[in-house]
Amino acid sequence: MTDSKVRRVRVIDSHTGGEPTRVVVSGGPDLGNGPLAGRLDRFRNEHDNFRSAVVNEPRGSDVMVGALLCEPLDPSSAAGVIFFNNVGYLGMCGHGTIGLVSTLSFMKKIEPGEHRIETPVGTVSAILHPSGEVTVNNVASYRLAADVEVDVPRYGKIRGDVAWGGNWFFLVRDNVRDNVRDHGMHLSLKNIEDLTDFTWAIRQALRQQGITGAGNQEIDHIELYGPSDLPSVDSKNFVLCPGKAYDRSPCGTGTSAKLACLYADGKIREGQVWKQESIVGSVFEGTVTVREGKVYPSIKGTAFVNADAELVLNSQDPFCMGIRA
Ligand code: PYC
Repeated sequence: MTDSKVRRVRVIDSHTGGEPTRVVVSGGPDLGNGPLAGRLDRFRNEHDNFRSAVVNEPRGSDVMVGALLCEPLDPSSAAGVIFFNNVGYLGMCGHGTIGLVSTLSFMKKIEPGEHRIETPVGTVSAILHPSGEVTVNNVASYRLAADVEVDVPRYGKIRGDVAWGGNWFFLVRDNVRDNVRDHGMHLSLKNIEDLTDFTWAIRQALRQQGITGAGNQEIDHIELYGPSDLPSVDSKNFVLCPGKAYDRSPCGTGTSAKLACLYADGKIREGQVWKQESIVGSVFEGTVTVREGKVYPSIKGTAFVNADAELVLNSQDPFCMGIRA
Protein backbone atom coordinates (compact mmCIF):
# COMPACT_ATOMS: atom_id res chain seq x y z
CA MET A 1 0.00 0.00 0.00
CA THR A 2 1.34 3.47 -0.83
CA ASP A 3 0.51 6.70 0.97
CA SER A 4 -1.06 8.15 -2.18
CA LYS A 5 -3.96 5.67 -1.79
CA VAL A 6 -4.79 6.90 1.69
CA ARG A 7 -6.91 9.98 2.37
CA ARG A 8 -7.17 11.38 5.88
CA VAL A 9 -10.25 13.26 7.06
CA ARG A 10 -10.35 15.03 10.43
CA VAL A 11 -13.68 14.74 12.18
CA ILE A 12 -15.01 15.86 15.55
CA ASP A 13 -17.91 13.83 16.90
CA SER A 14 -20.45 15.05 19.42
CA HIS A 15 -23.93 14.13 20.54
CA THR A 16 -26.84 16.42 21.23
CA GLY A 17 -29.32 14.81 23.58
CA GLY A 18 -28.06 11.40 22.41
CA GLU A 19 -28.14 12.14 18.64
CA PRO A 20 -24.66 12.08 17.04
CA THR A 21 -23.11 14.72 14.77
CA ARG A 22 -19.82 14.13 12.95
CA VAL A 23 -18.33 17.43 11.81
CA VAL A 24 -15.87 17.11 8.92
CA VAL A 25 -13.25 19.68 9.85
CA SER A 26 -10.72 19.05 7.07
CA GLY A 27 -10.07 16.63 4.23
CA GLY A 28 -13.56 17.03 2.70
CA PRO A 29 -14.35 17.78 -0.95
CA ASP A 30 -13.72 21.21 -2.45
CA LEU A 31 -17.18 22.57 -3.32
CA GLY A 32 -16.09 26.10 -4.30
CA ASN A 33 -17.23 29.19 -2.46
CA GLY A 34 -20.70 30.01 -3.82
CA PRO A 35 -24.00 29.93 -1.90
CA LEU A 36 -24.46 26.85 0.28
CA ALA A 37 -27.43 25.60 -1.81
CA GLY A 38 -25.15 25.41 -4.89
CA ARG A 39 -22.38 23.74 -2.89
CA LEU A 40 -24.92 21.16 -1.70
CA ASP A 41 -25.81 20.35 -5.38
CA ARG A 42 -22.13 19.85 -6.11
CA PHE A 43 -21.67 17.64 -3.05
CA ARG A 44 -24.66 15.51 -4.08
CA ASN A 45 -23.71 15.26 -7.77
CA GLU A 46 -19.94 14.92 -7.60
CA HIS A 47 -18.97 13.66 -4.15
CA ASP A 48 -21.81 11.54 -2.84
CA ASN A 49 -19.39 8.67 -2.15
CA PHE A 50 -17.63 10.93 0.40
CA ARG A 51 -20.97 11.36 2.25
CA SER A 52 -21.31 7.59 2.41
CA ALA A 53 -17.69 7.10 3.51
CA VAL A 54 -18.17 9.41 6.50
CA VAL A 55 -21.56 8.34 7.87
CA ASN A 56 -22.28 4.82 6.63
CA GLU A 57 -20.94 1.59 8.10
CA PRO A 58 -18.24 0.51 8.75
CA ARG A 59 -17.10 3.97 10.00
CA GLY A 60 -20.54 5.32 10.87
CA SER A 61 -24.06 4.00 11.35
CA ASP A 62 -27.62 4.79 10.24
CA VAL A 63 -27.96 7.19 13.18
CA MET A 64 -24.93 9.33 12.33
CA VAL A 65 -25.53 12.83 10.94
CA GLY A 66 -22.58 14.36 9.12
CA ALA A 67 -21.83 18.08 8.91
CA LEU A 68 -19.37 19.34 6.32
CA LEU A 69 -17.79 22.51 7.69
CA CYS A 70 -17.49 25.07 4.86
CA GLU A 71 -16.04 28.54 4.49
CA PRO A 72 -19.00 30.93 4.72
CA LEU A 73 -19.95 33.13 1.76
CA ASP A 74 -20.28 36.13 4.05
CA PRO A 75 -17.07 36.60 6.08
CA SER A 76 -19.11 37.86 9.05
CA SER A 77 -20.69 34.38 9.41
CA ALA A 78 -18.91 31.95 11.74
CA ALA A 79 -19.26 29.01 9.34
CA GLY A 80 -21.14 27.40 6.51
CA VAL A 81 -22.41 23.84 6.89
CA ILE A 82 -23.99 21.08 4.83
CA PHE A 83 -25.71 18.33 6.83
CA PHE A 84 -25.99 14.78 5.51
CA ASN A 85 -27.02 11.32 6.67
CA ASN A 86 -27.04 7.66 5.65
CA VAL A 87 -29.28 8.26 2.62
CA GLY A 88 -28.73 11.87 1.52
CA TYR A 89 -28.73 15.50 2.62
CA LEU A 90 -30.67 17.65 5.11
CA GLY A 91 -31.67 21.26 4.46
CA MET A 92 -31.10 22.17 8.08
CA CYS A 93 -30.52 20.22 11.25
CA GLY A 94 -31.22 21.56 14.73
CA HIS A 95 -29.35 19.02 16.85
CA GLY A 96 -26.53 19.16 14.26
CA THR A 97 -26.26 22.96 14.55
CA ILE A 98 -26.02 22.64 18.33
CA GLY A 99 -23.31 20.00 17.77
CA LEU A 100 -21.51 22.21 15.24
CA VAL A 101 -21.49 25.25 17.55
CA SER A 102 -20.17 23.12 20.44
CA THR A 103 -17.52 21.74 18.08
CA LEU A 104 -16.44 25.24 16.98
CA SER A 105 -16.18 26.15 20.66
CA PHE A 106 -14.16 22.96 21.38
CA MET A 107 -11.82 24.01 18.52
CA LYS A 108 -11.57 27.47 20.14
CA LYS A 109 -12.88 29.07 16.95
CA ILE A 110 -15.75 30.85 18.68
CA GLU A 111 -16.49 32.39 22.08
CA PRO A 112 -19.85 32.68 23.84
CA GLY A 113 -22.12 35.06 21.92
CA GLU A 114 -24.27 35.02 18.79
CA HIS A 115 -22.92 33.52 15.55
CA ARG A 116 -24.31 33.28 12.03
CA ILE A 117 -24.24 29.89 10.32
CA GLU A 118 -24.97 29.54 6.59
CA THR A 119 -26.98 26.46 5.53
CA PRO A 120 -28.48 25.40 2.19
CA VAL A 121 -31.94 26.57 3.35
CA GLY A 122 -30.79 29.95 4.64
CA THR A 123 -28.66 31.59 7.29
CA VAL A 124 -29.49 30.78 10.88
CA SER A 125 -27.96 32.25 13.99
CA ALA A 126 -26.90 30.41 17.10
CA ILE A 127 -26.09 31.65 20.57
CA LEU A 128 -23.34 29.89 22.48
CA HIS A 129 -24.18 30.54 26.13
CA PRO A 130 -21.43 30.78 28.79
CA SER A 131 -22.93 27.57 30.29
CA GLY A 132 -22.14 25.70 27.05
CA GLU A 133 -25.83 25.48 26.09
CA VAL A 134 -26.65 26.52 22.53
CA THR A 135 -29.76 28.27 21.21
CA VAL A 136 -30.41 27.89 17.49
CA ASN A 137 -32.52 30.65 15.93
CA ASN A 138 -34.00 28.62 13.11
CA VAL A 139 -35.38 29.52 9.69
CA ALA A 140 -39.02 30.67 9.45
CA SER A 141 -41.27 27.69 10.07
CA TYR A 142 -44.91 27.13 9.15
CA ARG A 143 -47.77 24.69 8.89
CA LEU A 144 -48.66 24.01 5.29
CA ALA A 145 -51.77 21.92 5.95
CA ALA A 146 -53.67 20.87 9.10
CA ASP A 147 -55.49 17.58 9.76
CA VAL A 148 -54.42 15.86 6.56
CA GLU A 149 -55.75 12.29 6.28
CA VAL A 150 -53.56 9.54 4.91
CA ASP A 151 -54.66 5.94 4.42
CA VAL A 152 -51.87 3.82 5.86
CA PRO A 153 -51.95 0.09 4.91
CA ARG A 154 -52.30 -2.15 8.02
CA TYR A 155 -53.04 0.90 10.22
CA GLY A 156 -56.02 2.65 8.63
CA LYS A 157 -56.66 6.36 8.30
CA ILE A 158 -54.16 8.53 10.15
CA ARG A 159 -54.44 12.28 10.53
CA GLY A 160 -51.57 14.75 10.87
CA ASP A 161 -50.24 18.20 10.05
CA VAL A 162 -47.74 18.93 7.26
CA ALA A 163 -45.22 21.52 8.48
CA TRP A 164 -41.81 22.97 7.62
CA GLY A 165 -39.12 23.56 10.26
CA GLY A 166 -36.08 23.45 7.93
CA ASN A 167 -37.13 19.95 6.78
CA TRP A 168 -40.61 18.62 5.95
CA PHE A 169 -42.56 16.87 8.71
CA PHE A 170 -45.82 14.98 9.10
CA LEU A 171 -46.82 15.48 12.74
CA VAL A 172 -49.28 13.09 14.32
CA ARG A 173 -50.99 13.57 17.71
CA ASP A 174 -52.08 10.74 20.00
CA ASN A 175 -55.90 10.97 20.09
CA VAL A 176 -58.73 9.47 18.10
CA ARG A 177 -61.28 11.93 16.71
CA ASP A 178 -64.24 11.20 14.43
CA ASN A 179 -63.07 7.58 13.99
CA VAL A 180 -59.80 8.72 12.43
CA ARG A 181 -56.73 7.72 14.41
CA ASP A 182 -54.06 10.17 15.25
CA HIS A 183 -51.54 7.63 16.49
CA GLY A 184 -52.50 5.95 19.79
CA MET A 185 -48.98 4.45 20.16
CA HIS A 186 -47.01 4.23 23.39
CA LEU A 187 -44.03 6.60 23.03
CA SER A 188 -41.39 4.51 24.77
CA LEU A 189 -37.90 3.24 23.95
CA LYS A 190 -39.25 -0.28 24.57
CA ASN A 191 -41.58 0.24 21.62
CA ILE A 192 -38.99 1.35 19.04
CA GLU A 193 -39.67 -1.42 16.52
CA ASP A 194 -43.42 -0.76 16.42
CA LEU A 195 -42.89 3.00 16.28
CA THR A 196 -40.43 2.59 13.42
CA ASP A 197 -42.74 0.24 11.46
CA PHE A 198 -45.68 2.58 11.93
CA THR A 199 -43.90 5.80 10.98
CA TRP A 200 -42.17 4.13 8.02
CA ALA A 201 -45.60 2.96 6.79
CA ILE A 202 -46.90 6.55 7.13
CA ARG A 203 -43.94 7.88 5.15
CA GLN A 204 -44.51 5.41 2.30
CA ALA A 205 -48.26 6.08 2.28
CA LEU A 206 -47.65 9.84 2.05
CA ARG A 207 -45.40 9.26 -0.95
CA GLN A 208 -47.83 6.85 -2.64
CA GLN A 209 -50.80 9.17 -2.07
CA GLY A 210 -48.91 12.20 -3.40
CA ILE A 211 -49.03 14.13 -0.09
CA THR A 212 -46.01 16.42 -0.14
CA GLY A 213 -44.53 19.58 1.26
CA ALA A 214 -44.46 22.83 -0.74
CA GLY A 215 -43.17 22.53 -4.34
CA ASN A 216 -43.82 18.75 -4.28
CA GLN A 217 -40.96 18.20 -1.87
CA GLU A 218 -41.07 14.84 -0.16
CA ILE A 219 -42.15 14.73 3.50
CA ASP A 220 -39.23 12.71 4.77
CA HIS A 221 -39.55 13.12 8.55
CA ILE A 222 -42.48 11.66 10.53
CA GLU A 223 -43.09 12.91 14.06
CA LEU A 224 -45.43 11.34 16.63
CA TYR A 225 -46.07 13.31 19.74
CA GLY A 226 -47.90 12.98 23.03
CA PRO A 227 -47.59 13.82 26.73
CA SER A 228 -44.34 13.59 28.67
CA ASP A 229 -44.05 11.98 32.11
CA LEU A 230 -41.24 14.38 33.08
CA PRO A 231 -42.22 17.19 35.47
CA SER A 232 -42.80 20.55 33.71
CA VAL A 233 -42.07 19.07 30.26
CA ASP A 234 -44.83 19.77 27.73
CA SER A 235 -44.53 16.91 25.30
CA LYS A 236 -42.60 13.82 24.21
CA ASN A 237 -41.93 12.82 20.62
CA PHE A 238 -40.67 10.08 18.34
CA VAL A 239 -39.16 11.29 15.08
CA LEU A 240 -38.34 9.01 12.16
CA CYS A 241 -35.51 10.42 10.01
CA PRO A 242 -35.24 9.95 6.22
CA GLY A 243 -32.94 6.91 6.39
CA LYS A 244 -35.25 5.00 8.85
CA ALA A 245 -33.20 5.77 11.98
CA TYR A 246 -35.07 7.53 14.79
CA ASP A 247 -33.82 10.80 16.22
CA ARG A 248 -32.37 10.33 19.70
CA SER A 249 -32.71 14.08 20.31
CA PRO A 250 -36.08 15.89 20.36
CA CYS A 251 -35.23 17.00 16.78
CA GLY A 252 -34.56 20.71 16.34
CA THR A 253 -36.30 21.06 12.99
CA GLY A 254 -39.14 18.78 14.16
CA THR A 255 -39.63 20.83 17.32
CA SER A 256 -39.60 23.95 15.11
CA ALA A 257 -42.33 22.48 12.88
CA LYS A 258 -44.31 21.57 15.99
CA LEU A 259 -43.93 25.08 17.46
CA ALA A 260 -45.22 26.55 14.19
CA CYS A 261 -48.33 24.31 14.46
CA LEU A 262 -48.86 25.16 18.14
CA TYR A 263 -48.58 28.86 17.37
CA ALA A 264 -51.02 28.54 14.45
CA ASP A 265 -53.49 26.80 16.81
CA GLY A 266 -53.11 29.56 19.42
CA LYS A 267 -51.65 27.05 21.90
CA ILE A 268 -48.43 28.97 22.55
CA ARG A 269 -47.63 32.67 22.57
CA GLU A 270 -44.48 34.46 21.46
CA GLY A 271 -41.70 33.91 24.01
CA GLN A 272 -43.50 31.10 25.87
CA VAL A 273 -41.09 28.21 26.61
CA TRP A 274 -42.16 24.81 25.26
CA LYS A 275 -40.16 21.84 26.60
CA GLN A 276 -39.91 18.96 24.18
CA GLU A 277 -38.71 15.54 25.35
CA SER A 278 -37.19 13.00 22.94
CA ILE A 279 -37.84 9.28 22.92
CA VAL A 280 -34.59 8.75 24.93
CA GLY A 281 -35.52 11.37 27.56
CA SER A 282 -33.39 14.34 26.43
CA VAL A 283 -35.10 17.74 26.39
CA PHE A 284 -34.95 20.83 24.14
CA GLU A 285 -36.53 24.15 25.06
CA GLY A 286 -38.31 25.98 22.24
CA THR A 287 -39.83 29.43 21.83
CA VAL A 288 -41.11 31.41 18.85
CA THR A 289 -40.80 35.02 17.80
CA VAL A 290 -42.90 36.53 15.04
CA ARG A 291 -41.44 39.00 12.56
CA GLU A 292 -43.29 40.36 9.52
CA GLY A 293 -45.95 37.68 9.99
CA LYS A 294 -43.44 34.81 9.97
CA VAL A 295 -42.82 32.42 12.85
CA TYR A 296 -39.16 31.96 13.84
CA PRO A 297 -38.52 29.14 16.33
CA SER A 298 -35.53 29.08 18.67
CA ILE A 299 -34.33 25.78 20.09
CA LYS A 300 -32.04 25.43 23.11
CA GLY A 301 -30.04 22.29 23.90
CA THR A 302 -26.60 20.99 24.83
CA ALA A 303 -24.04 18.94 22.93
CA PHE A 304 -20.96 17.11 24.20
CA VAL A 305 -17.88 16.44 22.08
CA ASN A 306 -16.92 12.78 22.38
CA ALA A 307 -14.23 12.20 19.73
CA ASP A 308 -11.57 14.16 17.84
CA ALA A 309 -10.28 11.73 15.25
CA GLU A 310 -8.97 11.08 11.78
CA LEU A 311 -10.87 8.87 9.37
CA VAL A 312 -8.57 6.88 7.11
CA LEU A 313 -9.91 6.28 3.58
CA ASN A 314 -7.81 3.58 2.00
CA SER A 315 -8.69 2.97 -1.65
CA GLN A 316 -7.71 -0.70 -1.33
CA ASP A 317 -10.46 -1.21 1.26
CA PRO A 318 -13.50 -2.67 -0.57
CA PHE A 319 -15.77 -0.79 1.86
CA CYS A 320 -13.70 2.40 1.83
CA MET A 321 -16.69 4.48 0.68
CA GLY A 322 -19.15 2.85 3.10
CA ILE A 323 -21.73 0.12 2.75
CA ARG A 324 -24.63 1.42 0.67
CA ALA A 325 -28.05 -0.15 0.30
O1 PYC B 1 -32.39 18.08 15.00
O2 PYC B 1 -33.25 18.94 13.17
C1 PYC B 1 -32.77 18.00 13.81
C2 PYC B 1 -32.61 16.70 13.13
C3 PYC B 1 -33.02 16.37 11.88
C4 PYC B 1 -32.65 15.04 11.67
C5 PYC B 1 -32.02 14.59 12.81
N1 PYC B 1 -32.00 15.63 13.68
